[in-house]
Amino acid sequence: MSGEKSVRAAVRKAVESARVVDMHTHLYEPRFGGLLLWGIDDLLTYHYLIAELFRARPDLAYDEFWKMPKPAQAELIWKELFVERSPVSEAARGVVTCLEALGVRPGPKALAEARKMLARRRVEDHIDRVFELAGVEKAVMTNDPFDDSERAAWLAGKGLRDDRFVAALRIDALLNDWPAAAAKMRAMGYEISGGESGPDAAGEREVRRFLADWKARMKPAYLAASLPPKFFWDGDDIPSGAPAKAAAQARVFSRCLLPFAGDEGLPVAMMIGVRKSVNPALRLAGDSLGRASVEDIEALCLRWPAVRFLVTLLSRENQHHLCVAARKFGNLTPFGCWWFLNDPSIIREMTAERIELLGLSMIPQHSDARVLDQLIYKWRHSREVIGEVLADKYAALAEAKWPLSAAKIKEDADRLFSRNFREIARI
Ligand code: FIX
Ligand code: ZN
Repeated sequence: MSGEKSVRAAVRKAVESARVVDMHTHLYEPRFGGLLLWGIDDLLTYHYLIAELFRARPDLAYDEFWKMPKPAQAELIWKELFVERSPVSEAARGVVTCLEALGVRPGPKALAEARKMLARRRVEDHIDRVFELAGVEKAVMTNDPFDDSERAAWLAGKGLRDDRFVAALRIDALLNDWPAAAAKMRAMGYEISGGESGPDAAGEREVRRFLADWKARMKPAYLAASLPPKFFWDGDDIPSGAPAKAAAQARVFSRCLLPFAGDEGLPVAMMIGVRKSVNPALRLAGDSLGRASVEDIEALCLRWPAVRFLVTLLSRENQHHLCVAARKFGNLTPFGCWWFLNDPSIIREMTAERIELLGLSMIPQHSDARVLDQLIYKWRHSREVIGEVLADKYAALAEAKWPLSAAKIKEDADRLFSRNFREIARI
């Protein structure tokens, strides 16, 4: 293969056609009933768009919005962000991408047309269509045994049947709200002894039994947790005077979660940097971010070399240091452009520095889709940008006379979009 034009075309084709294993979503198999969100009203009431609605309508009282039924919320968001204003934000443009891909003529009347078209569709058929349009082979879920409705679904025997959906054992409560998690585990029948500062030795064994039971039930690809910018992971090094919450987090991390992950060969996905509910009135839309300590992540990877860490950070300012940290530790793999970073301008910057510092040994993206249809736009928009960054790199190789083939370029793209994650998660 020679010539810049043919190289760029080959890269674009490889990236556009790569089958994706989407390593972090909030989607569910339809067997989980109402937990799976899909269709135009769920697309429009996505918390990203709710935050943008209140930008457009600062006069709107939060309670007035929250007491509206979902269709009315969707209609208000449609009016303010799609009719009164052009849908230029990433989340709004995403809805337009979905509508066009699903065959709904985009425009001010599209809401009514989309509702009519999707009302006739079975969710199973919609899953087939969306996965096909998005080029997604598998979607990893977010499965939280501390969530009452999800726990009930699993205990009712609603295990996974559709192998396009893969479980992930999400344990935020264990790490971020120990007293509440301990109380829930006791109610589930685990003898969680210990106090506000975490489990005692017997309690640690019961926490590991809890993890083992849910691993057996869910067969997760990895253990996952979202963490604040500053977190504590070393039970042998709790700063004096640290609050009980920090001590509990450090003990659960170092005496339960990490030994269990190491013994079981389960990767640990850490999503770090979220500051919950900085505006509680916005509910799920009210979270913000903070800069994390990559030094802590480096120390964690050094101390636990047998654990495979998948890490995504929420602050743009952390990204370069995370790439450098990954150069130091083979058990650390950066993934995705998470949440407020999932925007073309930042995906471009992050992908370029990851390719330049890590080559093909990283996972460039996950969708974080909360609504099934979002797989379409989150992957189409990301493929466009990631493809452009990769095309520049391969064009530079061609310029330096490095021999390239479409097959090799496809193999490289498949590493980024599925193989790297499959090898780490062993799925
Ligand atoms: O912790 C997480 O999984 C975050 O992705 C979510 O809490 C967040 O609301 C989200 O959906 C971001 O895209
Ligand atoms: Zn998420």
